Formats: sequence, C-alpha cells, structure tokens
Amino acid sequence: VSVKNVHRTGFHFQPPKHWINDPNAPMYYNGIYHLFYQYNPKGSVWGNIVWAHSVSKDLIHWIHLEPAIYPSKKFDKYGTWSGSATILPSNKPIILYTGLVDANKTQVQNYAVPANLSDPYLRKWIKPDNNPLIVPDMSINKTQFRDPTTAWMGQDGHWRILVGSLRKQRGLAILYKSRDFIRWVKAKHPLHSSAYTGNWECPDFFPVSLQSSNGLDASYYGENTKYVLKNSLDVTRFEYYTIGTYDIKRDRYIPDKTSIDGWKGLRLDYGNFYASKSFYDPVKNRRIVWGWTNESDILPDDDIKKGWAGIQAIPRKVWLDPSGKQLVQWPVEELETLRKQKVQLSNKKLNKGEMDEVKGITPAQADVEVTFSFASLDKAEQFNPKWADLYAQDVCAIKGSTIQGGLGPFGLVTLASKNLQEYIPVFFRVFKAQRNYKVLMCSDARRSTLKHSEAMYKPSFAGYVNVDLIDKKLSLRSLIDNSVVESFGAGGKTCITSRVYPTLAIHDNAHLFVFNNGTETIKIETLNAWSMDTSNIT
Ligand code: DQQ
Repeated sequence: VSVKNVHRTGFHFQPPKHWINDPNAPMYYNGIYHLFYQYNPKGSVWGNIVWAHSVSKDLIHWIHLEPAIYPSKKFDKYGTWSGSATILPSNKPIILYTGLVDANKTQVQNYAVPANLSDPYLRKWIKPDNNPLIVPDMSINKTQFRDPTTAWMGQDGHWRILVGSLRKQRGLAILYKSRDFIRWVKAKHPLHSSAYTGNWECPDFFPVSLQSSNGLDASYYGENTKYVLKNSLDVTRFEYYTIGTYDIKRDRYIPDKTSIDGWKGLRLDYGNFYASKSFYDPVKNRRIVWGWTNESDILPDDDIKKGWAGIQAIPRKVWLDPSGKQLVQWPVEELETLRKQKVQLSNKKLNKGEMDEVKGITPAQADVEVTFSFASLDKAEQFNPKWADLYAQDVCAIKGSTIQGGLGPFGLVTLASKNLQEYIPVFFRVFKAQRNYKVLMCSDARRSTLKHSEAMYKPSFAGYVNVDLIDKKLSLRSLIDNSVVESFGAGGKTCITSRVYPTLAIHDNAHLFVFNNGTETIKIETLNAWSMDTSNIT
C-alpha cells in the first residue's frame, strides 16, 4: 500500500482526493440525503473553496457529484464559505451560504436554489441575481460575519436565522428575521453572545425533546422542549454547546445555569471535531449531526504527500439526555449494515495489569462495543482538587493508561502494533471527588505513531462522563478506521475522536486489546467486535 493510501479511511466519508473541511447544508430531500462540504478542487491544503456535493440513500454509501456552489458571481467571487439548508413549507430546499466579495474577505450571506427540482440528485444550483440577501451593516465586523444557520419559523410567521460573528472579542449569534426569505432584517439583539470566546463559527441552533430521543424540526414549537446552541471557536478549534431555553417573545436564548458558555463548556466531541452541523431527518424522526475531523499531521507537506486531507465523522443521531443537562450522540444505525465477521466475549475477568488480545476481526477497521462492570467503587483514586481547573485532556496526560490506578484505567487498546511501539488506548478512570465520583474518559494519541515530526499533533484527548455509577457499569464503543478512532462513552454521553497515523499498526498488522491497569478487578460483561466493510464512496 502506498504512503498515499495507508491512512485513508474505509467507512468514514472522504472524497477520492484533495482537501475537505466543514460539512455544509446536510439535508434530506425526497428520498435522498445530501451532504455538501468545503472542498479544495485543486489540492490537499485549504484554499480555492467550493461546495462539493455528495448524495446517499443511507448516509453510508455515497455518490460524489460535481461541486454545487463555487465562486462565479460578484457576490461570491472571492469565496463560497459555509452555510445551511432549509426545506421550505412548499417542499423546496434553499441554501444560505457565505460569499466573499473582495480580497479583504468581506462577507455577505447569499442564497441558492436547485435549478431542477425533478432531478433526484439536485445536481445544479442557481444563485439568483437578487443576491446578496444580507450585507454587514456598520455595527458588524465584516470579515467575521458568516456561516448562516438553517432557518426556523417563529410563531409570528417570520423566518429566523443566525449568522456567527465577533464584536470586541465577544462571540455573537446575530439574529435576522424575514417574512419572505428574501428581505432580512437584523433583530435588535443577537440571539445570544458571550465575552472572550472569539468568533462564533458555524453556529447551530435547534430544539430537543425532553420526552424522547426523537428529533425535532428547527421550526418545531411546543411543550417539553429545550434548545441547543452550538458554536465553533476558531481560536482553539474546539466547539462547545449549551442547553437552554428560548424566549420567543424577546427572541433571546438563555443557557441553563448548569450549562456554561466558553472554552470549558460541554462539547459534542472532546477530540478532533469541528464546524459541525445538524439537520432533522423526517424519515427516521431523528436529528443527525455531522462534524469535520481534520488531519493531525499539521505540516501541509504531509497532506501534500498524501494527496488528501480531512474526513467527516460518522453521522450521529443526537438527542437530549433524560437529565436535561447534556446531549447524547450515537452513530446512525445504518452504519451497522457494514458489520461483517464478529467476535464475542462475555463474563470475562480482567485482573490488575491484564491485557488480552481480541482476535478474529480486522482491528484496523472495526466496530467494538463493550460493557465493563466492577464489584465496588472503593478503590477509586482521589481526585486531586488542583485538577478541577485543568482540562480533562491535561488530567489524562497526568494519569495515562500506563499509570496504575485503583478503579481503572481500563478499556480498549486500539491500533496497536505487535510489541506496543504504537497504540491508542481508549479508557476510563474513576476518581473519588469531594461529593461524587468523577469518570474520566481518554482517547490518548501520545503513543499513536513512531513517526517523528515536530508538527504532529498527538493530544491525550479526554472528557468527563456524567454517569450514574449505581449499577457499577461503564460502556464504550469505538469505531476504528485506519487513521481515526471515534469513541462513544456511556452510550454516547461523552464522545472523543482522535486522528492518528500509525506506521506499524496498519492493515493486518494492527491489533486490538482489552486492558485493566487498576487494582480493582474489572469484568467484561459483553464485548462485541465486528470487522467493518468498506463503504462505497464513488
Ligand atoms: N470554515 C469556513 C468558514 C467557517 C470555517 C471556510 C470553519 O465559513 O467559518 O472554509 O471551519
């Protein structure tokens, strides 16, 4: 296998070559799922951005089409940046996107509509001459004004959208209203804003149900709902979200007290996941979120050699946790159609220091689901109060998988070379804090590759799992796909995606293990692992 291909993924979305970033305007329309995304048709570094377009019947197998939107008019000559789709009540899709109108990167909001609604793939898009729809007024920072959301209709019959922005280091979700989708008026106040967060890229705003895991259309309005506002912070390349209420009279979003704005907020993913966007899928009554998973070999040279850069994470169903305090995500069920041969373990003890190989599947391209249990919480280590100020990933750096603990570390060792020169452990570690237990989940890429490069980004990604340990169980699912490990802790309460570039642990030379490096014995209640087929992406 050539260097070019060794790290290509088997079932994660990626085009045959070149650079990709943000997922744009995901939507379902008349039997077809559409995914647009930021794409450089000329190379594998960011630049020359157009909207590439792919379609699918099942979110897994894709057909690549010609770019749908690309710079061609006065109102987008210097760039066609991110945006969203809305399905109008007349069952017609409309796309809003950011156009760059000059070399200074002045940003405006444009629309595009399908040229031919009877083409099932909606290949051609028209950008009417009454664009741009929205230009920045004097109060707006015109080079930080982008990424319009899906529109929702208020009780007053007016459409609303958000445009991400920045004013004096304050991230803003600027609100616009329109009766006809063409004439947009800026509301007096942003829907929400927060100091010192930098520009809010790719905002996403949607209702979630307090009663079920079903999704809700952006325009849904009713009892028993909460709202989610997600922003992507360009300074750190992390996203965060809050859960809150939407005061429709004042057109303000108010995060709950338990949900904080900013760098320390909740994340859809504590790893490599950015510029995400969700949409409502009416077929299966669910909300689905897509996120971009950037490369970690941050020298452009590496990507030029590979000839490609960037993948999309597996589309995830997203819903509100019954606690009302956070979201839960899970790979769309369609992914399971790629499962091939399977191995199963149950009721297996893992003593202190034990590490067992899971054999019989292809460890470089696999789906692994495991439930661990333990008899007691007594051996949980003390949580050092000083760590309260650290990010979870810094705690993971201090308390990695090789440092023996009490209750944990236990979990999976993915993409491991035979003698463990390379490996990515995905594991839990339980701590006793003052009033409660703290469960740390890590996806630690520090030992993921022998490749020496100063520019290699190999973080010990981690997040806390807000889980009730009453039943003394913790579950983990990892999607392992050559250069990505995408993991879901406790049924999707905490998700972490790592991009990794093993040199030895590739294809048939990769191994998968379960391990326990704590003094408390861990039991594998059940482990199901499947080899994963390669999806057709043509
Ligand atoms: N990527 C786009 C912008 C967006 C950023 C440009 C986020 O519209 O703000 O490619 O990754």
